[in-house]
Amino acid sequence: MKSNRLPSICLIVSSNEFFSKVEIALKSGIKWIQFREKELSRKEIFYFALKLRDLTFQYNALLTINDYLDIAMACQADGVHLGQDDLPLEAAKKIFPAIIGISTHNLQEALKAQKEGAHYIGFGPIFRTLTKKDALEPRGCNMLSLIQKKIQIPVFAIGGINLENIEKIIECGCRHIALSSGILSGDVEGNIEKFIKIFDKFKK
Ligand code: TZP
Ligand code: MG
Repeated sequence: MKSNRLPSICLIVSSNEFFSKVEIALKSGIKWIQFREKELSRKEIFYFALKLRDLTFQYNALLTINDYLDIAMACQADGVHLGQDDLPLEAAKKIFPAIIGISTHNLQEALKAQKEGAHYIGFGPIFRTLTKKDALEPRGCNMLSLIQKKIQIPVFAIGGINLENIEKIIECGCRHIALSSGILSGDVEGNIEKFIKIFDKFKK
């Protein structure tokens, strides 16, 4: 799948999510899983990633790995998601011809990621989140609107997005989200059905 045709929704999962939950998400139409694991050893993360690779292949969905380019390559993931303190984008691009996304928190970081050839950026946190322990102060919708205007590659809004606030994200002109609890808490299938319906309205 080409990176200019990235799915609208990226579901972020950690090893806390049972495979059954991930499978429900894939069955319900999620086409992109990002594996983001901050606790386990790299070896454990690799074996987890392999299982997710199997599952995502079964459902024809993308798999990307947060932080670890070596693990992304070793499990044949579709890409890697890098933070501001991870391997620089330029170095990653040289060795991994795949989808590379960059976490950004302000306009300067977003412009830099775009200039250096990121396929997409994550921008946030837009709202308060409990999922990321060291999350910065929420950037809010005005900042997201500005980023959306200045950036041509896909902007994935991230941080505290759920069915109650998704309309605000859409109103910013944003058509891509990366989220975890907004899908995984409660009725996974029902949540996904509603998110997909919302994004389907904007597909050409
Ligand atoms: N970066 C900012 S918030 C976040 C990351 C990785 C986690 C998003 O999780 P949630 O549950 O959708 O707020
Ligand atoms: Mg990182």
